[in-house]
Amino acid sequence: MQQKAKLTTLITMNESQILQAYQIARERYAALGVDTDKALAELQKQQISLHCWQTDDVVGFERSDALSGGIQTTGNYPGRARNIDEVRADLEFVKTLLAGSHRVNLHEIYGDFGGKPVDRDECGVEHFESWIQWARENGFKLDFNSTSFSHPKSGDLSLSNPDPAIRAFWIEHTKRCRRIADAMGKAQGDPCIMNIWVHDGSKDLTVNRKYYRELLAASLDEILAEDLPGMKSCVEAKLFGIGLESYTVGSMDFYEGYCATRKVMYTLDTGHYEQTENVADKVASLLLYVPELMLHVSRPVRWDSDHVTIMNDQTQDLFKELVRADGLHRAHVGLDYFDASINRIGAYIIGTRATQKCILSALLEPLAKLREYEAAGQGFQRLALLEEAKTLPFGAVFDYFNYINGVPVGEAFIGAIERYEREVTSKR
Ligand code: RNT
Ligand code: ZN
Repeated sequence: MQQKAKLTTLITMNESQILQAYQIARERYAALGVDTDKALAELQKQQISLHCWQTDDVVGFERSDALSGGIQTTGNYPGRARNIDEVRADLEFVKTLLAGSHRVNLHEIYGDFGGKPVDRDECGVEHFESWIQWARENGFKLDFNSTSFSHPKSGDLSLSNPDPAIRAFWIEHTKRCRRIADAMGKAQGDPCIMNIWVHDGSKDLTVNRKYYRELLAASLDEILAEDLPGMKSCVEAKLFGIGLESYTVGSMDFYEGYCATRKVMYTLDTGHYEQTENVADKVASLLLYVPELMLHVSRPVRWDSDHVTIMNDQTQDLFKELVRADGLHRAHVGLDYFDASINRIGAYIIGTRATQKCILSALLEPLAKLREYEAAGQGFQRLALLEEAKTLPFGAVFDYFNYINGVPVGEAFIGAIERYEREVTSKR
């Protein structure tokens, strides 16, 4: 059995430094009309859906084959989780380093198949019972994803395949996944969010752009027709997949139209846009027309490279736009990156903490004052305060958040992860 790493030195700053720094920060923010305690209470409630696939480079337990279907991991850092116990052990460890209570986002290929071959059109709740139980025991809620990639029938087209037999196979898979998600949601007393991302596209020019999109819309309509109150479905748009560069069936325009007309949740993956596009700006438009958003918070570098999420301008702007649009409660926050070139647990913690930092920084924006300036046409004052807000003592509030949650403050998690690597992942 693996031994869970013990957390001994969680804090490198001393307690009174953390508390004093917070008091000063609290007063500083209060002077600008911002209630830090209220922001912390909101952050505490904000669950983040941890993508299980960061533990094992999106391999799963179905056939343990290399990843295919438009996405790719790079790197071969040692310590990849090789089986269900290792994935769970890693997630349990991750939980000890994060403030707040969170969710685990499973893909269908992470089912508990007991080593038996279970094809995608045969999956059922029985393959996820042990996950439901594990989640309950460990204080996680579950989210879910159908898996159309890494399968002999994946090809270039799944739900939009002109071959009725292939299309029916993937429709059946996705319907079954929705029923699994429904069972998860009912068991946890909170809707399970199920994402549908299909890689469908074309490497080279196609002269049938509209045709494949008609097929995708018809497949989705059939899949989503079943009423399942324990779950909510969302559909994920994309710019292009690797090997499918010329055309993506499920493009932004396709899904924006689909979600707006069908009233379906839209999945916004921050890696799925042109590199110079302002992804944050989409929030205020989407929220007018779609019921909810699912976020895949990621970091594209030159392409949809799925680098570890960091506290960069793009991620900060995304959450600022959500808060400004009063839309945080209409967004489900999940992570989606798979970096195999550094310690995978470290990647989890960096990305989750960065997301929490961005949410907190958005909640601490002196919005009332900024809007007062804007309403009065005081453009200089608005810009000045936006600039000054960047250097407010935000770090002291985030440290305090981790401190009151009893998890590592500041860089103290580095040592905890090194210990887990020494004791657990390096022995794999
Ligand atoms: C792929 C999508 C999708 C996947 C996961 C594994 O480009 O972002 O969300 O990353 O389903
Ligand atoms: Zn994604």
